[in-house]
Amino acid sequence: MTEHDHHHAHHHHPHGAVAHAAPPDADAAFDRASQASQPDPGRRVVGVELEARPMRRPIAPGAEFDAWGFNGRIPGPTLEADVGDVLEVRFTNRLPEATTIHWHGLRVPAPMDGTDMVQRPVAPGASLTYRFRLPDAGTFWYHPHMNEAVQIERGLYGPLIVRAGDEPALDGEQILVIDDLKLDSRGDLARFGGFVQWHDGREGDVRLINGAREPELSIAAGQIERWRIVNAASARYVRLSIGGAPFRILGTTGGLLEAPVEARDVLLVPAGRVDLAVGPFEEGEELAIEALPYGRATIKRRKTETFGTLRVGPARPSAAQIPDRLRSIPALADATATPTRTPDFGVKLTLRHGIQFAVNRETHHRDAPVRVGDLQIWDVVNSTMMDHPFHLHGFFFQVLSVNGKAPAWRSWEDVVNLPPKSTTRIAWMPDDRLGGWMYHCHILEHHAQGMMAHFDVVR
Ligand SMILES: [Cu+2]
Repeated sequence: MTEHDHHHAHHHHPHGAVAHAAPPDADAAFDRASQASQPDPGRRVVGVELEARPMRRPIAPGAEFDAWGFNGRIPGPTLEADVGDVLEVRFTNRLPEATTIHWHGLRVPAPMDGTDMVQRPVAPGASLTYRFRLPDAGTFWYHPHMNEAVQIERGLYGPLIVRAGDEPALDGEQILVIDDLKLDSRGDLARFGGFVQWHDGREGDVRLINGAREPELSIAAGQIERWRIVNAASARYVRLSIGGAPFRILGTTGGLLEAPVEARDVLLVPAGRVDLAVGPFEEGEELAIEALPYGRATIKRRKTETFGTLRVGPARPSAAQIPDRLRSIPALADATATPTRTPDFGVKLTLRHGIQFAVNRETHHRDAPVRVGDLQIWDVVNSTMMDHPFHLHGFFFQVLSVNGKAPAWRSWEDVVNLPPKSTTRIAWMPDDRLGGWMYHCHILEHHAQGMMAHFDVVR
């Protein structure tokens, strides 16, 4: 344990200190899920090796610090496969502490979800092969699900792209993984801890796209590209703008929308993803890739901040075809449906820890089981004065309303923002993937405090 991590552990529950250990039959359940995962007819098993290990990470000329990365890279390698393929990830842990990998947004069997609630953590030096079928196309990502405020912050994350045959054809594609870092005056990773950081979540002034500080991206004039964007930051809300130019939102966390939506900015909460149709531009244009101000009621306020620059090069022909209809998403329920559950994202007051972020006034809340086939209508309440990104593991949901108002579009999601003092009504259907699941705030420092709940899907 480093000095930084020790500081972190001293002031708050380290994530692993709370009793939600894997059940005694977890290893057997893991093996069964692995063997049961078969590719669809005509599809493949895509094998990859992932190793989490310490690395020196250059951040500016002459400045580098001790980071952690997958395969010596930040972000980790892009994992790519098609719907119906099986992904087989041979994972080795070379970190000084135990870890797991969570496949964020993927509807995997419960034992493969990569939390320490469903599996034995992978000890330093040990290996584990995750193996599961990919049921949905979209822009997903992978990251550890232990001590996240440290492990993800140090650089353990990567994009995971699942493709389908019937997607819109654009002229090109770029994957942008957004992150930020908080460095100290020596250019080293700043110490974890302190009230502001635990309240607001950790935000830094080093702004990264694909691990590079404020890089230059390029696009050919006249072309339209698909940009798959992942927000891997611990706590930062990114209200993304590309020089104020219009773009089309094609998809969100659970894949394509029903129809493209034209916008000039889009909000990416922590763990959020969007797929955009970007362009066409004119040769010589230069556009700032930036985050516009977003007030999430933190102690520290932020202004417009640059993440990178887009330069438009010489023109190339365009063959991009974006249909008016992308797919149809049948409504799971009407907005007037009666809620079956009302999880409360709020705070808990204790003498020992002061104010802690919690669910239903309990840190690491144990919620009641849900039954396969029983439609879930949840009124997710945010009773705090600040925003929280709600993430449900393993299942996509639809947002029915926010404070009684219908959302701008119907979509499948695994993350949604909970505005301050609000009620967000969602619908989701537990399918036949029995086992332990969880939902939590994806501001990593809030999650670590216990703003999370776990529950079982049962028959
Ligand atoms: Cu939160």
